[in-house]
Amino acid sequence: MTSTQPALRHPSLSPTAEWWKAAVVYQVYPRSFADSNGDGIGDIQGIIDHLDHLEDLGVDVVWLSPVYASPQDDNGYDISDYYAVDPTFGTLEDLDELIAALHARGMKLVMDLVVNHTSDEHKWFTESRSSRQSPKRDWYIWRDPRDGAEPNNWGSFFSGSAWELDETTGQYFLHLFSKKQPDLNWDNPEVRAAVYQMMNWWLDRGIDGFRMDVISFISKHPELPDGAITDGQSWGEGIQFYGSGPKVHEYLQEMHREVFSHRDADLITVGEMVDATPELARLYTDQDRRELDMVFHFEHVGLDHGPGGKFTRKPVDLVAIKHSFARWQNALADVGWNSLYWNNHDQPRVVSRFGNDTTYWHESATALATVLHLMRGTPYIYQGEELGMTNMSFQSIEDFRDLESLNYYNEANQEGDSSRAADLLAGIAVGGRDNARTPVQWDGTPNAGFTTGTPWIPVNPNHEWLNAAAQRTDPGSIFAWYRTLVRLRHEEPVIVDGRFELLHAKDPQIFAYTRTNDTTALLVVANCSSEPFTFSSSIGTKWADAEVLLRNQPDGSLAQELRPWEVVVLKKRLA
Ligand code: TEU
Ligand code: CA
Repeated sequence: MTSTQPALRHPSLSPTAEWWKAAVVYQVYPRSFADSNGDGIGDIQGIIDHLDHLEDLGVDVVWLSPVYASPQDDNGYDISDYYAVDPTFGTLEDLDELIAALHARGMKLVMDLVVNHTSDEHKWFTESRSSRQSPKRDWYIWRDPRDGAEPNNWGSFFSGSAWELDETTGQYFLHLFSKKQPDLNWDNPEVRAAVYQMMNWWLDRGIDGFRMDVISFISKHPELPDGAITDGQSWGEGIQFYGSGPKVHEYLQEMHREVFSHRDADLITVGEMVDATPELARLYTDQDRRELDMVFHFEHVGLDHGPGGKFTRKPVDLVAIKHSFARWQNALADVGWNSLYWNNHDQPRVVSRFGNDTTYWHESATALATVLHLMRGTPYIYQGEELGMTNMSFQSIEDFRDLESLNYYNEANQEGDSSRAADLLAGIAVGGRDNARTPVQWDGTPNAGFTTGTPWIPVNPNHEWLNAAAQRTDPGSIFAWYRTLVRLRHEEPVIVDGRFELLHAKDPQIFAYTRTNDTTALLVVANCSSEPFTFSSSIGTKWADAEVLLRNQPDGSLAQELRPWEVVVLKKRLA
């Protein structure tokens, strides 16, 4: 450790290697966190103003979604200058102040790294598109038209083709996301060198790691072949040709050599990977391969997607959710490491999605938090999740801001199919990303204490009772429950390193597992349903002499019945 590194919050943890296995990360989506200057948009000073909240919660690391210079087409995931802070969020000095303030409190800062693509307003791209002879032409992925149309059949994540024609030079450029997010050509060594240089610049400035946006998409199959078209879809599934493509491991290992290998071990890296399987994740996170510390996979957050994708929904299947978690727990038990999340800025709110945000709001928020946090892996808390924030009651299309939702809606409307547009609107209301992006509810005042101006996106009306001020001092609150979960991870080594075993795998109502190491065993049992659960065989007898570590009901025993969304955690010392 060098002197510029913050003191570790929990000195009992190993000061160097793999400290992040005992850490909890908190994600800040700056636009929606807290506005300090009344323009209706959250900013860096707003974060600095609320560090007490994070310190109280006890989290070790803050992951900050992008604050770089950006036209904000995709709320900052379209970067026009990696070395500058967007004036919307503040200045580079504000960011230095945030880094120092976090470090002073023993917390670390992870920045978002968005390098699969840039903004179309980045100077690399404006140079690249200026002519076919531009020295930066090959920094992006340009192709001639095929039969006067797009070079292949890949669709963009944000609707329509993944290709956009540049009239001036007569070629198409690839954009897996919006057409204002052209994909960089990672096969060009100059591009990779420019990215590593930028990463080193930020690490030298004092940040503690990176969350890498869609990092498994950086290596495309050189021939860019057409993808298969599934029924009812207009575009081919290109992901098999750009998800974990031919050189992705080579590039991540190179990045490790060029950026991380000569630094102290206190950094943390997590790669977002839409296509990750447990087998791939073992490769990406095997410490001996020197790629990444952990990945975000999408398996469990796809289980309620219907046949038409994320805006068509199907009922939540607890057995499938448990099966998925257990598969990942087991696959990464000996090699690699899991990240654990229910929420982020792209996902609907967990209490509304997998829980019950009306009758059993408190019970289901705490039960879902518990089953996630006590597994093996590094848990991520998304802003407001620690308060049990819910999905928004969106009333009309005017309430939405997210380009993904709006693009799909506009596309359906252009096709003139009003019933499809209505279905889509209903799907967006429950599955759209804006559910995660309504302002953090700090208090019960009209704008929830988020801004003194007009918020850029409507505040959820339930902030009148659901807010941080009401919960921070209440020992029975969801906030207090999360604080306890974070503390337990720091205090109980079995939560960090214990073996995982799923119990009652086929039961559609309870989520139950044990964690065991040489000295301690934990039993976690949650009734993940809004009906009482009656034990057929008593799960409790073996644990009769165990200590109750946590329960979200005032009393109860594992011998007979669990109330709706009741969760109990027992702890036993082993001989
Ligand atoms: O998301 C990647 C991604 O593919 C999805 O999670 C995405 O949010 C989309 O909804 C899929 O339907 C990352 C970022 O987290 C997201 O906010 C960005 O919009 C995207 O990359 C592009 O940078
Ligand atoms: Ca502001």
